[in-house]
Amino acid sequence: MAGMPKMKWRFFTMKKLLALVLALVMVLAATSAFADGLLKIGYVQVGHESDWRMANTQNYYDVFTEDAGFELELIDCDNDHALQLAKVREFVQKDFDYIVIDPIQTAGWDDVLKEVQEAGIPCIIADRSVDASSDLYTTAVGTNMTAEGETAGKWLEEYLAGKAAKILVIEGSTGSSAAIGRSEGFNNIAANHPEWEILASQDGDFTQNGGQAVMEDFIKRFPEFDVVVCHNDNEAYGAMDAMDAAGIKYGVDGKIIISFDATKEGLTRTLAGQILCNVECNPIQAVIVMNVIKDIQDGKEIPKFTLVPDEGFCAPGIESSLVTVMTDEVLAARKY
Ligand code: GYE
Repeated sequence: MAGMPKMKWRFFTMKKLLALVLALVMVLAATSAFADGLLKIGYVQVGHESDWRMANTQNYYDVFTEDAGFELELIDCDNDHALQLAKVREFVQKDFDYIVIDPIQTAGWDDVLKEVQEAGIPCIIADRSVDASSDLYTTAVGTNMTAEGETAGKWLEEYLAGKAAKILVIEGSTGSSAAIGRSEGFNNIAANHPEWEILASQDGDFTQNGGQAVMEDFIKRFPEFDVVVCHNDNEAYGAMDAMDAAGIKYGVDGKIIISFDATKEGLTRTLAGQILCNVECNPIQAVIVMNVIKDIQDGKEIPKFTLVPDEGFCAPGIESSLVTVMTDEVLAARKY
């Protein structure tokens, strides 16, 4: 009988220990986001409208991995501004560590940026820009879209060398900084050329179908034209399809096609002499965003804007002091 109380005591301790372990497991589960030490990154992506966009999305998945210390939630906003705002608010509610915004449009950001700021969450504007005070976000990373438009204009200036030209423009999505900047840059150069006539400028929404539809309409309305400026490669493919169907020649001895992005497929068509000038816009931006985040984590001073550099390319056989002439090597080096 002497052993009984001992047994009881042991049993009691066991129960207590089990309860303690259980409680610990529950606490750990509830705080796993902290326990695993991963930084929660919310990225509101524009959509999936182009090859550029797909490469940009893939780049974020490749860089923001758990091994690198991140938990990434990337939302494809399908070009829907209201959805993009709602998703940013959701990230705020879930108390993410960082919010990265690739703004579909420049307008309409003030309120939501203030909310992110009030929540104390660092906010990075990536790729495209917003029409809001830079006091409302932590920092921005992206290319200079106006400079891209100017490169296209300057290349045309060099190529035409004083010849007159009738120009058609297939714009990117209306209200996006990419479309606004590229138009502005190209128009800055066109303003110096009274012999250039911009016949029309229409939204092709950065998609191949959009580019094709706009080009089909242009072909009906403008029997005579010399140049088609497409705000991205996918629009250029659509424009080519429309011209193929109408029996219109393009390339070194046909209509001049200018494009932006310089993706693998875009540069393939530049090397083939179908697109005469292709101005690069680099979608590989995630490492730059990650480094900015690391600097913020380390308490370092960060610049308000980090430029992603890009260059221009032209078809073989064209001499240019402004852009790189395409070669097999350049194409082989292109990853996206
Ligand atoms: O040029 C286009 C994409 O924002 C720079 O968006 C980006 C643009 C890119 O859909 O292909």
